[in-house]
Amino acid sequence: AQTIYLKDYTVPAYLVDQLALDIAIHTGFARVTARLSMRRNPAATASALWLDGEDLQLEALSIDGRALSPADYVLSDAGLSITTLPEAFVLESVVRIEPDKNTQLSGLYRSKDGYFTQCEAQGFRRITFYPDRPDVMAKFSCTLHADKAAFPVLLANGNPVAQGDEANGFHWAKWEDPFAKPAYLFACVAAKLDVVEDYYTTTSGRRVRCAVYVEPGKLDQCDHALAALKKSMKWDEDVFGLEMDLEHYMIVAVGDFNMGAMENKGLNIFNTKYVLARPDTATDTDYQNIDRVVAHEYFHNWTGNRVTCRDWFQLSLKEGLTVFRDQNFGMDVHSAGVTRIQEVRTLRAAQFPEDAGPMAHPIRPASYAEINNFYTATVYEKGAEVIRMIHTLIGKAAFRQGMDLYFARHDGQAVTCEDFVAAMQDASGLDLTQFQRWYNQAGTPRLVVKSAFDAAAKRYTLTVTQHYPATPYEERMAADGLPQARGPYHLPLVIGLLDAAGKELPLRLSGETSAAGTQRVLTLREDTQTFVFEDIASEPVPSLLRGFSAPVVLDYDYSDAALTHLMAHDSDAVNRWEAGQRLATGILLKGVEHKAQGEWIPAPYVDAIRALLASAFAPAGDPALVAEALLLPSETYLAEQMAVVDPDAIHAARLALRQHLARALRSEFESAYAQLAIDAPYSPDGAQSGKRALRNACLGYLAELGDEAANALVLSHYEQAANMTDTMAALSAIANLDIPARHTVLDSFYSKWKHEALVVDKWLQVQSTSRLATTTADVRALMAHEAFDIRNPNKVYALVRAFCAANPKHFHAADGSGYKLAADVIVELDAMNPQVASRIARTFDRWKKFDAARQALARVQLERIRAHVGLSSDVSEVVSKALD
Ligand code: HT7
Ligand code: ZN
Repeated sequence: AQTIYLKDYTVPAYLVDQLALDIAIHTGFARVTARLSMRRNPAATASALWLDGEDLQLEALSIDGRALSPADYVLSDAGLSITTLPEAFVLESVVRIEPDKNTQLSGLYRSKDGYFTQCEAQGFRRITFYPDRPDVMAKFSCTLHADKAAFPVLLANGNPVAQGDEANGFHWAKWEDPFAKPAYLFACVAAKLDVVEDYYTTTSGRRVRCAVYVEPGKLDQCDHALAALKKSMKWDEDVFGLEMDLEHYMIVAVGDFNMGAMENKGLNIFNTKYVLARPDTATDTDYQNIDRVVAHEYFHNWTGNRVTCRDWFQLSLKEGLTVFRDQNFGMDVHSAGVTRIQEVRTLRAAQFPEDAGPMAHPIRPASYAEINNFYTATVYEKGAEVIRMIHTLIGKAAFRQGMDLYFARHDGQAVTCEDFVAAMQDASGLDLTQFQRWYNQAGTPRLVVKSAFDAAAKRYTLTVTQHYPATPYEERMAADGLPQARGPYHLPLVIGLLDAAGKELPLRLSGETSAAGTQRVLTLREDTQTFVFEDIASEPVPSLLRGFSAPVVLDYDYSDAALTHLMAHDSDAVNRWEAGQRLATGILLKGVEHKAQGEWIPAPYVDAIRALLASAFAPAGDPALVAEALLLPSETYLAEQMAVVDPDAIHAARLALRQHLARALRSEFESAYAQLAIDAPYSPDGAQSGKRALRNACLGYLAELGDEAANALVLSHYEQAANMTDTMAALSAIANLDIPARHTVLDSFYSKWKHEALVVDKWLQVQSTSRLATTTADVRALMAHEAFDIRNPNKVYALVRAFCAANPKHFHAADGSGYKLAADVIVELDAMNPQVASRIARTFDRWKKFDAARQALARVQLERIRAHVGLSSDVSEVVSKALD
């Protein structure tokens, strides 16, 4: 595939002022008529008009009413170009498309209940000929025609302006969007759906109709999403002064969707997974995810829609900023500490490996082959961390002023990441020139911190050195003749110091006249910097990188005693958790080294976990935080810490540590489990879900005992569960047990839930992530089960991606069976849905970290995929970079 470079950006030759779309959905095809009111862009030097178009059958083309003949344009698989044109004109095209055959789920496609669209990033060109680039913003109208009985609901962006019936049993509806937008934000729906509605009145008095459309019969699963939408509207007004700008805000849920949701103007389209929830079908985590995804898409209305991206290289401009906004929403409406801990865990599990692997790229990459491959953890999660660092460096008030300035300058425009940073710099007065390196350099920086204590001078010194070695990204860019300069980052290092009693010390840096608080934001800009703290009576324990203030690896030589101290006393929730994770990581890596033989688990660690569990029941105890802290570092995280990964040894060590804790703390886990039982009716609120999380964490440890009493407890938890959170806690434990009841339970679960697609996904995932020896064969068998459908992304993610990404023991099986399974699916799926196939292919990213035998097995599969005739550019980019 052809590589596209940021340096080659040029403005569009023609602009579109208005687009009138007419889409008629017939059996087996749709006819799309598009009227584009266009004019030459005075800023452009090029004079040819380029219209993107893919899989379109052109039926007619005219300019200002004059039909064009094939001699007037050049048509290819990618679009059409016209060279002779007036300054301003109306271009009309008629095309025929086949949505029923659109298995890519990009453009207009068929799902169970009707027709839906997905246009980001480049789906609109699969609907009509158009300059499908985000810097072309036009006012859209859309008229839909479809069979009234089969597809009674007709929706598009903006406001409904007219509707009526047609002779052949069809009906039509016209929608107009008052805001100019890029084509990627277009959406329309023609389907049979139920709807639930409510109203929200904005601060300025606009009454907004909020509507959630779902497949018939699912109205009892919509309340949470609708409430989340109204909560989001209020939050954005309170925190950023941003109001909803339309009279209709619609969310449509669809079961076939490549990603989570899509922020189309006024007509969001959502994966059902992020809409539907009922206590017996959705877990606490599902409820929280719905809050976050609804908020994320809603927040895009300003950060993404009102101000959009100039080009796709700027994707993090909208995604990083919007993730940062939804994270803060999550911290405000749930527990701040738990939310942040979960984010740090996700960043380390997904983004750090990406930054260390063949697909490494900065949050604003300088080139790509397939833009769909860049909806990544780097662009989203690291992008959000970059925004968070600006927030930390300039402070909350200046950040708000920067946002206000950004909207004042750029409302209605398509802009760049530099424009955002400039608004923050101008509002705060802080020079952010060096900070821009975060947008251009790939890789996770490592901060090496050394401390020294001078008891006589009562002086404590921290020396911080930044390391930022080049990644394959820089090597690739250099090979392309685009060497990227590298240098130290500008970043905030938030710290505190604890004395021997666990008290936070007042902090006075050398040169300051008095201490200012017990927590400081140290600004790093250089390769090495030294910070000297005065009046420190005895050697403190440093609490470094509080709140995970920068997306870096922190390298400080903590003793186990210091970590236990931080775990018990640090006022920063993230660092209390982090201390426990470091302690566990050290123990687990020793276990890996010694193949988990002998007495390798130190007794003080068990005592620390005992104290941790007890702290949940103290007056200010937080069960949700304790549940997070009880979760050991994942096998994938541990793998990243090793030079050569031994997945079997990692699995064995982690399991042995869990079993050891279960044996040592059996009575504590049992008593916590009993005390945390909830009597009240189900609510997904923080208090209840925190208790459930801790109770289920205790159950998980007890399940590791594998004796009769423990198995009986897990089975009774399953039988008595009154909500899906408890059911899944038991079911995932049962899926790991080689007992006769396993089959009975899995079978009865399936019989009960086979008509709830999202619950079936859970059933598939619990089996694909099982540690039992039969798992790979089970996954293959499940691929042939009636419950599985390779065309449905949720099913593929639940069964196959979960196997590859969350079951390292089996995916990296020494006989290569896991790699073979993944490759078989990638090849089969690529012909139908390259975006999803490519996401599965990414699970090979870290293959070079494994031993030579595994590498040889993975290479065979990667080469087999690369050699596949007709391979998509999506999978080709991922696999070629992996093999490089
Ligand atoms: N902005 C949305 C991205 C998205 C997407 C991208 C490619 C292919 C399918 C897609 N579905 C949604 C989602 C978001 O970040 O809000
Ligand atoms: Zn987004």
